[in-house]
Amino acid sequence: MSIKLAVPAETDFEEVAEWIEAFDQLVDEEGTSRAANLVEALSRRAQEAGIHLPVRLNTPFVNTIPAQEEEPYPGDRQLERRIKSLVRWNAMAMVHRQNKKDAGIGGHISTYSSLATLLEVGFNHFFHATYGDQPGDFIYFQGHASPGVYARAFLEGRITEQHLQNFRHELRDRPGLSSYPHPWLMPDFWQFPTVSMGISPINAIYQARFMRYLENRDIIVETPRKIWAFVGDGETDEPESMGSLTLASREKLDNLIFVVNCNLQRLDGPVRGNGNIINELEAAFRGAGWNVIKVIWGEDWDHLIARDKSGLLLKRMEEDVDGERQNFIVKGGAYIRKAFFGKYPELLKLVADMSDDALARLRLGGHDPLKIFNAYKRAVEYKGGPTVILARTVKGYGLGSAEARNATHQEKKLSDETLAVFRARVDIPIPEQAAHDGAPYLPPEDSPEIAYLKERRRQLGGYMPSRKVPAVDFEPPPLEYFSEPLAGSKGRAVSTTMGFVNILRHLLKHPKIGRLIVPIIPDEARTFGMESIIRQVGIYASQGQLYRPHDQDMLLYYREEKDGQILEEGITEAGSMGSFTAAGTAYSNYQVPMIPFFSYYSMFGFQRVGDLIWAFADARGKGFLLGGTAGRTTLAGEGLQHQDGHSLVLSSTVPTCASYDPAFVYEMAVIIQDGMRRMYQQGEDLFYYITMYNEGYAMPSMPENCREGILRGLYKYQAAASGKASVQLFGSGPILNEALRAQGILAQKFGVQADVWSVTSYNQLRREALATERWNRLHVSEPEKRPYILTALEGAEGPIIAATDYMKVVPDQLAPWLPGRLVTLGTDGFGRSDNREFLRRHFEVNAESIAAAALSRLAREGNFKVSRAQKAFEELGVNAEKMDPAKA
Ligand SMILES: Cc1ncc(C[n+]2csc(CCOP(=O)(O)OP(=O)(O)O)c2C)c(N)n1
Ligand SMILES: [Mg+2]
Repeated sequence: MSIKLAVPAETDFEEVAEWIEAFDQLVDEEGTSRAANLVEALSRRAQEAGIHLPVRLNTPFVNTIPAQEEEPYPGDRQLERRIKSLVRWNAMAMVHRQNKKDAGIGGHISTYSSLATLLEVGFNHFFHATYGDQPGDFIYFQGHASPGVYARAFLEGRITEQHLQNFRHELRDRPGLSSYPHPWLMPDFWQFPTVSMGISPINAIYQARFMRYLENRDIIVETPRKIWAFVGDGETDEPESMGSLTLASREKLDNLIFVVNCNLQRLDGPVRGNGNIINELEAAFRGAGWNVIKVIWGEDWDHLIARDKSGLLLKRMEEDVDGERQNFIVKGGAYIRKAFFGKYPELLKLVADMSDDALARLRLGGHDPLKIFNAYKRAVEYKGGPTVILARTVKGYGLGSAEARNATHQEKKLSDETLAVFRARVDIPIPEQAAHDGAPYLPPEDSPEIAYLKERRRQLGGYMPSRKVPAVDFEPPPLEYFSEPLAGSKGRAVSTTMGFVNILRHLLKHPKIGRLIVPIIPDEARTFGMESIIRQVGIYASQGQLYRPHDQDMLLYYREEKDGQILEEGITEAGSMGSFTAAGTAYSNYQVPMIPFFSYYSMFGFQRVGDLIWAFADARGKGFLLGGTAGRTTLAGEGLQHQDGHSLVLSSTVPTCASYDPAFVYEMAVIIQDGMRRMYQQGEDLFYYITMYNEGYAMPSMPENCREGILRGLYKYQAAASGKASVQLFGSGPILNEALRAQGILAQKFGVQADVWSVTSYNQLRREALATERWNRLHVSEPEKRPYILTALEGAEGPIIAATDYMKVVPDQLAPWLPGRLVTLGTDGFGRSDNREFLRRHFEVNAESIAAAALSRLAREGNFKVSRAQKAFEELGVNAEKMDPAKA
């Protein structure tokens, strides 16, 4: 038997040795599965006897795949080593040269140095660019390893030396290379934004699940396609990295492979100086049901293990903490001899014939192509669940004095000496001075290494990464398709949330695009009244429904199906964003224009998962985010942690997000219909954030000629009943009703005429105005253009009172174009538990406050008597001395 067990020191050695000998014999004679049965039976017996065995999630600190089970390496190792050296040189040289040229421009060397072999084995033997006519594997690269990915693309002839010269110089020269993987900046190259730690692991898990969803729904054909996520060991501290592991095993995602680059370091220092990150991750992943493959030791160690008859070496391997393991790399061979082998005299003997240099060169698993190849092969062949490969590497591998040092992450420029040593060791045929300057090196096209590299990629279907967007073949349903939502509710009290559900139901029924719709909900379907949708299209359940739901006799029962359409995510907004991202980028990744509608509690959207939304935008994601239970005063009763008055502020920060705050269902239908047209037919890279509220009121039918205004952000909804208006009232969402009520109060009680406008998007209005203003600034000799907000308000006189269920800064976005006219009422401050009437009074966004604000303004302008205005405050119940809600 080749794996020796470390001898437990505290037990009777002879007795243990006898048991082990007998066990070894059983393994040799009857095989591993019999042996496993025996251990299982013994452990059961022990439990029956009341013996509490500790739960062990860790296996011995050795490679999961024993040497005798390894398959020989299929490639030309010498050529592959040469290619890897060339990639490493060019990656290093690029960053080095750029920092010489432009000190402080940044870039990273050490992450890729530790990852190089892990990536190269993948590129040469595993990463499929295509499977027949289907798209191939997806690879989530560690963001900080991007120099290595560029350097390989350079050897492949996909990017030029000019690109390398423009690394992190995206603005001054063309073509530029972006710092990290950003599809927004390099849309033909990068597929997945990964550099914000934790985003790649969670997105990879949900991507793997979404791939199965598409397969189970017969939208794509099943292929052996894999999702590879290269993750930093430090990165695993992010909750997003580890928070969804059980989904992957529950869903049996054997299309998913994580490779954790266990260089034991993060930015500041060791990941677990006082512990063992590989063991910690092994336990966590195994506990979560993953197949774990540890790749700790390289071939050199196999020889030592084979020569160690006592098992003491294996015991010694387990003993150190990671901070000490780092010392072994930094301090070199003599230190390894003394501190590692020297702990036990028997081990010193084991390496007596090896020089200090040879000890320092003892290779670790993550730098050994044979070990990596075997791990990848097992991972690819593994059935029934996801695999994680924990690969032990050295941060800054091969960078001489920078290797494994705490500061290595930030290393950008190398010393002349380091460069010279590296150049000589890997034999880069360029003059010494060129090497010092960080010149790249590209071997001739017909050199064996370039021919080999290209041939390997040809066999695997092409170059990676590569992002493609197919020609558009999409037609949205015409607006008339939504005739029911457009027709109004005939007096029935309906909320915009109910209206949205109705629109979604219509969309799901559409003969062509119905199947492309992906409703995503984090356990809020009932909150939004979506039970009918569950009945209509079912919840996706990869195993089908294994039980008879208790409510099956009811019309709207909880229906789960293997080809169900709804992604009911449970309580994970981050996970739902993972699905939203997979679905919203499917038009490119799977070449099918899936249209996600992710409905969530608006408070738990942008502020909870804002960084995932930002990455979604970077990935050129499309789709609709629906912030439900919107509005700080419209969501009654729930209080401070639930009442959202600021998601529209946050959504305005994302450049490709179009934010809307509709009051009526027809507005919503217009926005969604046009959104599908722009995103999927016109191919625009944008997505939508739409608020939806739970206050019911009669929904009017769509008036004539308001479509453009709805989409641009504002239209006059109800003109003053008699005479010309001297005040303009802006309202959004349900607060539009307060504006309408204020219009009545002003006319009836105070003889003041007001127009009421529905403002569907302050943000769209602002963006258009900014763009127009910029054009005017830059084209000074040409006639000035007018922003839409000004043309729309042509002839509308008097002050503007804008009331919103969101913060005042939302309407204030228009202040530059409405000088001296704009008075904003909004919901700044923390929410409270109470009903709408009290909430709106508290936040001063009720009709009375709107009317009072109008009178106050008119009085200040000399167009209304001050004493009458003061009296009006009393009549309207507006307390001038009450506390400012912004501070309450
Ligand atoms: C969310 C987030 N926080 C912080 C950073 C800054 N940062 C970049 S790399 C890094 C350390 C990465 O360590 P590890 O994941 O172990 O990767 P390695 O470079 O060691 O392979 C940090 C903290 C970031 N990119 N994203
Ligand atoms: Mg690390």
